Amino acid sequence: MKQFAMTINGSSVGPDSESCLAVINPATERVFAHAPDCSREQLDWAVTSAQGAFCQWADLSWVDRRHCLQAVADVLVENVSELKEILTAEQGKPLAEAEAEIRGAANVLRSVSELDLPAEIVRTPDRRIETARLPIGPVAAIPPWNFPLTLAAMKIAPALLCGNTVVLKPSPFTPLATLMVGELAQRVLPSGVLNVISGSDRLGPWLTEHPGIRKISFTGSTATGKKVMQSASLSLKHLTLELGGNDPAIVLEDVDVGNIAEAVFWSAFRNAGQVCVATKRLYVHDSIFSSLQEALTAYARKVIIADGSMPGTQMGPVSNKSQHERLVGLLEDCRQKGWRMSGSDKNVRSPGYFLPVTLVDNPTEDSRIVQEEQFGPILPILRFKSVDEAVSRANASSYGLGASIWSSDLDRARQLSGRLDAGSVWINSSPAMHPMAPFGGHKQSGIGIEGGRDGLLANTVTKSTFYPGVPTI
Ligand code: TXE
Repeated sequence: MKQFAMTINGSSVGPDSESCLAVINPATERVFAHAPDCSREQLDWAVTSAQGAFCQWADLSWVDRRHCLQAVADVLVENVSELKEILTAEQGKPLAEAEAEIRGAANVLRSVSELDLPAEIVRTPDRRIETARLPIGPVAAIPPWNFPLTLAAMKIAPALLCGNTVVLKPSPFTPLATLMVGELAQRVLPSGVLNVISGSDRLGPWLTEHPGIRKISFTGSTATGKKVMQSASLSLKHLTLELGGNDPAIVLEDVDVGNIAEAVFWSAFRNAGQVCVATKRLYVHDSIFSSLQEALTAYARKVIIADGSMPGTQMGPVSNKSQHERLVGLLEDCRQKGWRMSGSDKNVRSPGYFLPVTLVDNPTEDSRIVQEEQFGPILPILRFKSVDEAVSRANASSYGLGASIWSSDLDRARQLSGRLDAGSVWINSSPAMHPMAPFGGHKQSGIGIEGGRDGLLANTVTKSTFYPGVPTI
C-alpha cells in the first residue's frame, strides 16, 4: 500500500510506528490507509521551516512566484489519475467529480497566478503616497473534508503568490490526497515554502494557537470558526473564516419546471449535498410547487448512489461517520415531526455512509431541517405565495453565505438578488465558487474574503511611503 508522508522543509516525513491516523473509506467503512499524526515537535519544525523560508520566498519576484504556482498546477494535472483514486477513496465522491476537483484546484492555482498587486499611488496637492502590499508571514491553511484540494488551492494560491509561506493542514477525515500534493510540490517549490502536516483533532488547535503563525485561513463550521477566532486572538493573527451556510434558493412562478428541475436538483445534491454553497432551503412559488416537487422526486429516483469508485456512480456516500450520524438524526427528527418525505429508494447500500436523497415536503420554518445547515442529501422544499414573503423567509437566518434565484425574467432576478442578504447570488445556475470572484459570507457565515483581488489583499499587509513636496512624477 502507498505510504503517505508529511512535507516539512521540503522533505517527506513519514509516520512513526506509534503515531498514525487511520483513514476510512466512507463507501466501505474500512480503514484503507494511514497518515502521520503530527507531533507537537513536528508542528514546531513545520512552522520554523515556514518562517525560515519566508524571507527568500518574499524576496523572489512576483513573476517567479507565479511560475512556481503554475508548476504546482502542472504536477497536479500530471498526477490526476493517482490523485483521483485517493480522493475518491478517502472522501467518497465519484471518480469523475474527484478528477474535476483536482483539475479545478489546478485551475485555481493558474487563475490566481495571473493576478497582480501593483503598488497604489495617491497624489495630493503636496504629497505623493506610495502603498506597497507586502506578505504577512507564515499562513496556516485549514480546509475541510468536502473539497480538500480545491479549497486548499483557494488558500495556498493567493498566500504563496503574495510571498507568504504556508503550513497546510487537511481534515483528519481526508488527509491523503493533500499529503500527496505536498510531496508532488516538493519537486517545484523551494524547501519550507509549502509544508503539509496531518493529524488528529488536537492538531488544529495547536496550529491555530502557534505563535509563529501570522495568518489563519480556515474553512469549516461556524462553531469551530469561533474557536479559531479565539486562538487567533492570542497573538493577534490575521484571519479569514469561510464558515457554514444555509443557502436559500427562490424559484419564481415564471420558470419552465421541466427545463430547470435537473439543475435545481444538482444545486442541492452535488457531492451528496456537502457543498458550502449548496441549496439548503428551496423556496418554490405555490403555483409550481407540486410540479417541481414531482420532477425532483422523479429525478431523485433515477440517481445512482453507490461507491464513488464504481463506473456510473452519480452520488457517493456522505464523507464520514459523524456527518452520517448527524444526518440520520435530522431524518429521524423529520419523521417524528410527521413531515411527508419523498426521494430515492430508502434501502441504500450498506456498509458505507450512504443515505437516500430525501425531499422534505413543506416543513415549518422553525423545524430543524430548515433552521440547521444539513450538509447532506436532504432538502426541505418550502411553499411561498409572494416574493416579499420568500425574501423575508430566505433572509431570516444567522447565515448569509450564498443564495440562488431561478426565473425566466433576468431583470426580475437581478432586482431580487439585491434584496438577498448573502455574499454570493447565483441566477439560473448551480452555486459554485470562482477563483476570480470575491467570495465571503455575511453574518455568521464568515469574515474576510477569498478569491479575486480581494483574496490577494487578504494575504498582505500594507506599507505606505510618504514623499514630500509637490509631486513631479
Ligand atoms: O467541521 P469543523 P466538521 C459544517 C457542516 C458540518 C459541520 C461539522 O455543517 O456538519 O461543519 O463538520 C479543524 N482549531 N461544515 O466537524 O469542526 C478540523 O481538524 C483549529 C461546513 O468536520 O469545522 C478540520 O480540519 N482547527 C463547511 C476543520 O477544522 C480546528 C465544510 C473543520 O472542522 C479546531 C465542512 C480548532 N479548535 C463542514 N477544531 C463549509 N462551509 O464548507 C477543528 N478544527
